[in-house]
Amino acid sequence: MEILQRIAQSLEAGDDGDVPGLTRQALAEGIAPKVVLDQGLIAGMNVVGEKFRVHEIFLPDVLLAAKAMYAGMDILKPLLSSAGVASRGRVVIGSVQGDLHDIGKNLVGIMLRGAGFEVVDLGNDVAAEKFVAEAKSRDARVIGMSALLTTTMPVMKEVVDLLKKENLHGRIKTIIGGAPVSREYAGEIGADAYGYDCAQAVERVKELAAAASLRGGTAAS
Ligand code: B1M
Repeated sequence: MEILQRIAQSLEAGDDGDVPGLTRQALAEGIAPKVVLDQGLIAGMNVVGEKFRVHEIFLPDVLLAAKAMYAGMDILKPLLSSAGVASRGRVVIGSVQGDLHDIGKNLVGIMLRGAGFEVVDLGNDVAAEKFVAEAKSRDARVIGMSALLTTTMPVMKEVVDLLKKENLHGRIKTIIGGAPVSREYAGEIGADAYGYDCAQAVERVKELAAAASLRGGTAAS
């Protein structure tokens, strides 16, 4: 589909003027929002990441691409989160301490809201203590953490360890995700689940929320 390639190319070029129009055009052509996201916007961002890795482009180019990504996401957001089902419970999400990457985390939030979860988004650069304190005070069943840097991944373990220390492990479930994170890493640090992408994150969170309910909710209940 040529239009998806054009979206990816505009995003690569950091053209936040063109991306919204092309995104609308793809939707008007009948392409599903999730396909526009995966094969247009995310495909373009993957190329940006690779070019950045091999020093073909530099940080300002990546920032422009991120701006273009958000311009496209603004169009898709209402369509990705329009399920309108009854609340399935509360989920606290954030990018871990030291990590400013928030595009993937925001997509997870959009999709979770679409699936009927109440999402408390703590933003980026979130300390382990804050994840746990907010989950407790907001009576959340699940904590979702995103990390894009290998150097920030250990904060995910800090959260799991803190939950164990406070005897909340199992009552507040954890899910992790982000490009350098894996199912194996989730097992290694004792997280309850791993989401490869935002769609899988929703499926895993549904399972976790159901399991947390069976255990009688969180600390506040
Ligand atoms: Co940065 N960056 N960056 N960057 N950046 C990466 C991550 C990098 C891989 C690029 C590269 O070298 N190829 C590299 C990390 C290397 C490493 O750690 N091994 C890197 C680096 C080095 C850096 C800096 C250190 C650069 C510097 O300053 N010299 C710096 C660090 C800043 C910081 O965080 N402290 C930095 C800065 C930035 C920008 C600010 C310019 C910008 C971020 C803007 C923003 O987020 N608002 C940026 C970007 C855009 C990227 C790349 C190009 C794209 C990331 C992205 O948004 N992808 C990235 C390269 C790459 O990943 N290929 C790169 C699209 C997004 C939809 O994917 O976030 O993976 P992603 O989310 C996916 C899944 O992972 C999953 O769902 C989403 C898809 O559905 N997912 C979850 C994500 N979170 C989840 C949580 C879940 C479940 C699934 O459950 C809770």
